[in-house]
Amino acid sequence: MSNIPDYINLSYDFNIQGYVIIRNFFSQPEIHHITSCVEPIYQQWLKENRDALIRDELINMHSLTHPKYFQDNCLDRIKFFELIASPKLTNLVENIFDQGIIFHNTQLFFNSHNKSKSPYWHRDLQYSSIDDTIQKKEQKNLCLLHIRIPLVAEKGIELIPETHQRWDSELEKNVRFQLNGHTNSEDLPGTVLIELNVGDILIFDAQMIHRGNYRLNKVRKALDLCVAKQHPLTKIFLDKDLLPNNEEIAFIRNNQWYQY
Ligand SMILES: O=C(O)CCC(=O)C(=O)O
Repeated sequence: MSNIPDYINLSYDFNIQGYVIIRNFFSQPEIHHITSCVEPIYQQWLKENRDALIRDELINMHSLTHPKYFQDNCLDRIKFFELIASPKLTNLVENIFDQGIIFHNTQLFFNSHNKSKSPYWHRDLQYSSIDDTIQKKEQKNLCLLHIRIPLVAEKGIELIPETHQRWDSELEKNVRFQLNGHTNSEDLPGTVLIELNVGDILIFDAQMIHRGNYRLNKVRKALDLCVAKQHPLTKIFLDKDLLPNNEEIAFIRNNQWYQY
């Protein structure tokens, strides 16, 4: 049997459902290497943010590519950008989504210090300044992706398939925006709980309705790569502190995701 992913089916499935899972995409040594690069960044962040982690019941950190995490060795930053945009991954993404994908940011998801914290349904841009009606209107022109790489096996995220193609039902709207007595952690119909082993990856549309799942996982540690096709609405989220500069880009071997 061939190990080459079936790109046509993956692309079809993504268009229909808004997500795809690629099983055993990364080998154990590859995950081990990713973990060994992520862990020191996470530990540095923890040192600075332990109070906020507890006080604000944080469930993620972001901006792992920020230069402050690479002060001791700037070559490590270039290597980290290469790790994010490995030829294996950029090739997969290009085959499913075509050309034009660029890197935006990274996030690391974990469980809250408060074990009773509830996960909340959302579309990623709902926390931005872009009005919901504009998001709805532009949804068909947006390609905002999360590539989730679990560093620990998890049943860590729930999605509502097809919500990348349609906007909210009345109930979904009430839950997402906590209207008319609803809360954003209420169960919703038609959801799927995604189970990922170490080595699997999940690619999903950041604008589909989704939430984390904390309760079923003693520990979570999932690296999310946020990549997207360029769009005037989301250009404002490109933070140059998180992207390689021109000199660094020249050193990154497979630098297509960094051609802004
Ligand atoms: O894993 C989580 O807690 C939530 C994930 C999420 O909201 C995201 O990737 O945008």
